[in-house]
Amino acid sequence: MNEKLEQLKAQLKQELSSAVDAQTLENLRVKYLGKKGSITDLLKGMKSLSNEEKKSFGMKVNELKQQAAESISKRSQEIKELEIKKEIELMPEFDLTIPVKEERGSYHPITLVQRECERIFTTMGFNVEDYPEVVTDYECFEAVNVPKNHPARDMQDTYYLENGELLKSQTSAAQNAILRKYGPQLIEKGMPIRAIFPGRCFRNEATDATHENTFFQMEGVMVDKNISISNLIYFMKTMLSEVFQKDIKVRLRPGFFPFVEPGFELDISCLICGGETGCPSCNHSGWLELCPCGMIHPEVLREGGIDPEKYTGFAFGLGLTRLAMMKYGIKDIRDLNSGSLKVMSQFTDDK
Ligand code: FA5
Repeated sequence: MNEKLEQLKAQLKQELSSAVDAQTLENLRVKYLGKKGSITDLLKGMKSLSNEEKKSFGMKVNELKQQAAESISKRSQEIKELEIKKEIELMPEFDLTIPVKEERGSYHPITLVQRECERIFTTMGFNVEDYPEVVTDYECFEAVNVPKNHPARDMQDTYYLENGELLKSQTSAAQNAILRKYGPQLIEKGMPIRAIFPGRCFRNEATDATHENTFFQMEGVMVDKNISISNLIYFMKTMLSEVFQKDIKVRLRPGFFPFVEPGFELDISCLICGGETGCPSCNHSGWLELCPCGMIHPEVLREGGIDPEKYTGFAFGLGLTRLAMMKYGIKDIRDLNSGSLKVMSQFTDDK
């Protein structure tokens, strides 16, 4: 018996040294230590021994069992290390210390102003919402009080898909969904509806220095009890002074949009010509239409599931592309869609 034990010990040692993968090792563990393994068999064969012999031989077998388990686990560790070494050898060599020619890209000016506006409004408790570019006639017009055949439709021709859907001509297309998403239940809990939703808009119109067929707007809504025009003016003023970091001459004049009552046009003094002389960037008027706004029409609130007798709100539709023009002194809006890296790479995120 003792001879067999020594034999097993030597055999295990030799087989372990030639095992080079995890599977072979597992087979060895089963072969020696499993229920029907050779070491376990040794214990079973002790029946014929005297009590004294059983005691001393049993101790030796247990010792071997422990040694075997330890050697297998040690070998398993060695095999893991070998595998990692092999993987490293197969990796292409690279030198972290070689200097790199750094050609960093830059963000598009519209992305920069959009992020800036999102930062400003989120600090004032607004949530940022995303909305699809392809919408239905209901979303873009009917839900915001522009029924079929309404003359206001003439102001926004857009691109229609064969299935009757359209590329949204205004971010107002998301208003109904946002009002419904938040709903009056939030206001009842003391949380006014406050959301902004930036997005790409499309219009089939002649282009010039301030008009593109593809441009960005950022819509915002706030609904609560007792929201008034002064709240609207406060948020507009805060947004402009934060974006430009200086006093900007602003004018508010009446404007008609079927989804607000009363409605306003918020213009800023042209920052390209200083507003004095007029230039192509402001259509020679010294002013740039930037952010129409107003108090949400009761019909729009009702269609959004909100009782206009109990709640009021404001909405605005900021022209993000024009804001980028004014912030970065870009004279022609068409440069922003030109894809010219020479133009675009001048702007960096200074935050
Ligand atoms: C609207 O689109 C309304 N939905 C805005 C609104 C929202 C009013 C909520 C009231 C309440 P308007 O068509 O004026 O309005 O466009 C809003 C702004 O988007 C304009 O002031 C301008 O800054 C920008 N904009 C409009 N058309 C173009 C265009 N073709 N190219 C570049 N910017 C444009």
